[in-house]
Amino acid sequence: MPIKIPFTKNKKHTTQQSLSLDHDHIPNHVAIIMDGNGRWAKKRGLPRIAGHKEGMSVVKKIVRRASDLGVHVLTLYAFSTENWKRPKNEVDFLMKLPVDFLTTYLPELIERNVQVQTIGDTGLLPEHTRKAVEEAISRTSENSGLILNFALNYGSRFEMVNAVKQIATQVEKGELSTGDIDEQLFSSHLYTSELLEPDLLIRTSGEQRLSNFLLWQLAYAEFWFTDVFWPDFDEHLFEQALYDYQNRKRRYGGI
Ligand code: V07
Repeated sequence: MPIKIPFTKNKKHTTQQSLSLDHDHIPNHVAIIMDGNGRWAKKRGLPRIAGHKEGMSVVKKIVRRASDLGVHVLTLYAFSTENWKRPKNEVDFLMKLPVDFLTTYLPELIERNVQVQTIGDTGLLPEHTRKAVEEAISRTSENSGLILNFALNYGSRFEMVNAVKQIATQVEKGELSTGDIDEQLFSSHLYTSELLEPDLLIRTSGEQRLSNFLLWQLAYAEFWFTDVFWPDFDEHLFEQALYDYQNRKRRYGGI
């Protein structure tokens, strides 16, 4: 199949032209830091929460496209352990988004055979948020399509410190000896123990940092950044990221 060269002149990330994705080499696991919602809103003279709401619609579009393309796992950084420091009204609003999202979108997720999962310390979420998410997890637990994995109250260092504590406890009890500790054992104590590691990390809005997201799991991932704010992100940019990922892999001689 001929490789189409996307139109790139000064418009690297804004082309709407269709890309020739290689459907046999779609990344298994894509992780996204959905950044820039507040700045998107500020640019328009809107409150930050307007950016979050718009950002939620983009989540729906990307989930649709990821599931259509056959991505196995989509991990979305929805709320970090640091986000509690934001103004109360903003945190309250953010905690309503999962409820909002699932009220309107759970039937389509079920229809699409999507399985909802979470990583993070979800026990600390407000009751209404936790209930909505738990219901979605249980109603989709038998689904075999895309795993839609929301990072909620997630922090990677906390996750790793927890893993160390669990392992240390087993050593203390004599259930494990120090010599048994290896990368695989450590991984098995992370929230992501059942998942393949991400192949591709996408971060929007121009920041090029990990911000305490999947520090261990992203060890071998490709990183893809765009200046576009999350509410302006769309299916075409998502495909652009996958297309660039495939071309990097091709250049390394991997596929
Ligand atoms: C949130 C919208 C996307 C931009 C980033 C921050 C704001 C979807 C969810 C969600 C979470 C769990 C779930 C279903 C939907 C969500 C939060 C923030 C806290 F089961 N978007 N979104 N949760 N934003």
